[in-house]
Amino acid sequence: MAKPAMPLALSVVFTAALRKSSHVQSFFGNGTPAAANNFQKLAERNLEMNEGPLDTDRRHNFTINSRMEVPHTKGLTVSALYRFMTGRPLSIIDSNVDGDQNGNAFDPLPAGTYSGVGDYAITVKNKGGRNGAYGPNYAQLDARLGYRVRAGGVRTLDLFAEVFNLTDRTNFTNPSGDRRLTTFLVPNGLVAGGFPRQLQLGARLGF
Ligand SMILES: [Ca+2]
Repeated sequence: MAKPAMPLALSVVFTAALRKSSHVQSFFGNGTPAAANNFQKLAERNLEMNEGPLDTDRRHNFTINSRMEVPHTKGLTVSALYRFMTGRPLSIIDSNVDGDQNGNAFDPLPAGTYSGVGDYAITVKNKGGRNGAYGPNYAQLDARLGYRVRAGGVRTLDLFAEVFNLTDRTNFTNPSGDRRLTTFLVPNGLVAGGFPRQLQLGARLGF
């Protein structure tokens, strides 16, 4: 009896997700404030000035995941994961100036475009107020090459090579938004797990 023909078509699977969000924080209420109020002057709490995006307010989060079985290779798979996120907010201030003279030099600068100084400085658009600007975006591409060898019976040998951060992109945390500092809008810290391009080789024997 003839064996059924093996499918020769290229098998590609994509999954993608996009999340959009927007979160605003203040601390109206009668409990203990959850965040510092930098705008209180004497008995005036000025809570409306503390309204603004949450510190964790990433507006867009996009991921695409793909996996391809390469035909005629008897077990070669290629997969990739790409993730992109827009930046987190920060406040643009100048701690040399206590504009409202409340003893707290956290006074957001007016709306406008602000730039740091130096080769690595960034430019941001500031809407004014607390967390009026957004820091650098995040993007990372990881790829994986896998090959499965049937070693007889139920035994299998999986060989794989994985590359993390394939494009060797540097993903920064937010820089300082304090214009008084030389690090103003100069990104100098990496996000958690923000490593350079890495290659990992592995093997797994199933029996
Ligand atoms: Ca102040």
